[in-house]
Amino acid sequence: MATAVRDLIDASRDTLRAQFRRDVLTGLSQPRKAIPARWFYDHRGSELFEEITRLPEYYPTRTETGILMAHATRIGRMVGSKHHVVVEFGAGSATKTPLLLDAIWTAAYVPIDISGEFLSESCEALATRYPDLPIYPVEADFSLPATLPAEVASHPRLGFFPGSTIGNMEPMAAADLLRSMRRTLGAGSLLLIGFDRIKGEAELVCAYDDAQGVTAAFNLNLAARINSELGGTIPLDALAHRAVWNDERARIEMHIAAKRPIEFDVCGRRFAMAADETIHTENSHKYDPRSADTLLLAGGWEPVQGFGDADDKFMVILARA
Ligand code: AVI
Repeated sequence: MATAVRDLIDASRDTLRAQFRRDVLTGLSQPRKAIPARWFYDHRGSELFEEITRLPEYYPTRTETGILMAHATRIGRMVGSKHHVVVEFGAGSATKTPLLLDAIWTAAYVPIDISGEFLSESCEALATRYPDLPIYPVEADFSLPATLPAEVASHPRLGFFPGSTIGNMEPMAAADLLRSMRRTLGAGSLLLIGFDRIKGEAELVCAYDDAQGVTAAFNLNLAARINSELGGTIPLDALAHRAVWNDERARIEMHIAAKRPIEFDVCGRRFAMAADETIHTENSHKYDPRSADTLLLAGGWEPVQGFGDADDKFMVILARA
C-alpha cells in the first residue's frame, strides 16, 4: 500500500480513537452514565451484531429481508430505468444489499461504514458477486455529511439505510441524520429506509435480551473494548446486560448494569458505579407509519411509498429529497 494512503488510514483511525476516548470519558462523567451506541461496532461488535440478526428472537432482519424480497419489483419500477449510484449508510456486512442491487439499475455502489476492516470484507464478497459493478468504499462515520467519490458525481443517487438503524438515534438526532444524508446525496435523490414498528413489550424485550445471551455479549463487548483500547480496568465479571422498554419514548433501552459497587480507571481517570447503577448504551426507537413519515419530513424527505409485512412488524419506506 502506498505510504500516503496508509498515512490517511492511520490518521482516520487516530481521529476515531480520539472520538471514542472523548465519548467514553464524557459519558462516564455524567450523573447518568451513557455511551453512544456507535461504539459497539469494533470488529468483534460487528461480528456479534451479525449473530444477533440470525437469532430467533430478533425479527427485524428477516422481516425486512422478506419485505425487500416481496416488493423488489415494485421498488425497481418506482426507482425507474436510470442507472443509480447506491449509497449504503452504515453498510456493515451488506447482506441485504444484493436484494436492492438486483432490483434496480445500478451505476456504482458506495458503502459508508465506520468499521474499515468489516467494510473491506463485505466489499470483497460483493465484488465477487458483481464483478462488473464499480464499488467505492468510504470508511467514515455515516452520521456526518460525506463527500462521495468523484467517479459517481454524474449519476442520480439512491440512499439505502436498512436495518432500522435510524431508530438508534433520538428523534432530533435522527432528523439531523436524515438532513445530513440529504446533503450527502443531493436534492432529487431517493432514500430507501427501514423502520422497526411499535409492538408488544414482551416481544420487543425478548428481541433485545435473547436466550443465548448474544445481545448481552454485544452490549458487554463495549466494556471490554474500553478496557483494551483505552487502558480501562472495568471488572467485566461485575457487569450485567439489561434491556427495558420505555413506553413514553417508544424505545427499547439497553444498559450495562453494575452487579455490585465497583471502581475502575479509564485513560488514567477514576470512575465508580454503585450497585445497580447503569451505563445507558443504546436506544432503539420504534415507529408507526405516521411517526416515521413525520420524521422523514422533518429530515427533508418526502415519503413516496411504504412497504410492510403481513404482521406489521417492520416497514421500509421509499422517500424523495
Ligand atoms: C443496529 N440496530 C438497528 C440494532 C437495533 O435493533 O436497534 C442494534 C441492536 N442492538 C441490540 N440488538 C440489535
